[in-house]
Amino acid sequence: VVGGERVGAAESPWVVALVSRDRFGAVRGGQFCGGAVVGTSTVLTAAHCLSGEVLGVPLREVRDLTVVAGRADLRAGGGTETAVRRVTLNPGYDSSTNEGDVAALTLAKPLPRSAVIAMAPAGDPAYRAGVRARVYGWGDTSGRDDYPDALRAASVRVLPEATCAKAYPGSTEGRFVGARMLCAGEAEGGRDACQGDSGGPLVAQGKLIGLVSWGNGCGKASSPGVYTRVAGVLGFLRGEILQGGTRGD
Ligand code: 4AZ
Repeated sequence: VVGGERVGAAESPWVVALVSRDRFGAVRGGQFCGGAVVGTSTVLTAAHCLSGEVLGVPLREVRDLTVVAGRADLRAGGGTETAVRRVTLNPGYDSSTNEGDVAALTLAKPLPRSAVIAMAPAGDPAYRAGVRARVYGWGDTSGRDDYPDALRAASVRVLPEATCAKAYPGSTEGRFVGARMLCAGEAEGGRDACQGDSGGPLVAQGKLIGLVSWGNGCGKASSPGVYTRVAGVLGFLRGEILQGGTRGD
């Protein structure tokens, strides 16, 4: 997170770190993405955190994937560590455009109910342009590979869809802003998500509205952060996870 400040675990219990010590042990304690607790056994993250490559390492297996909850400083103890029983990638995820960038993790060990954040449904006022939101994560604080040990958060505004479309007309990495995305940032830049924050929560009015997905650099004026729009992927969650009676729950 660029332009943010430290936050404690108690004030943001629904933020988790995805850690893979086998693969990323040498990099900031193995932390490579963030996530949001949406059920006592369910974490949402970005699909791109668990498909393709992260930091040049292919992620086809989840054997050593650990979710760390309730701990702001990754070098300290406390909170809960749990293995992941199942990874469900959104079948509608398109890695070439990043549309539908969401995956659900089913945890081996449930988290406290107090850690669960509500997801803002479609039409919720929390999605309105101009609303203040906060993005959370252990990602790069400068755009120059400065990774903090402690959780940070920055305040950003939900941007009008037209501003978002203008910022990403399809020419940045061949990408455009789709219906299942939203942009948040500041006109002058400075506050944003960055590398390592992917999958982490964007929260407005006490509800989860986005998951960190992509952007052109970090904190640059006119290049807002792009998030998976939670209301746009609720269908995936209902279909694949919450009614997954045959999936081991
Ligand atoms: C990334 O590389 C990344 N400024 C995530 C978020 C943003 C940029 C890059 C948004 O994971």
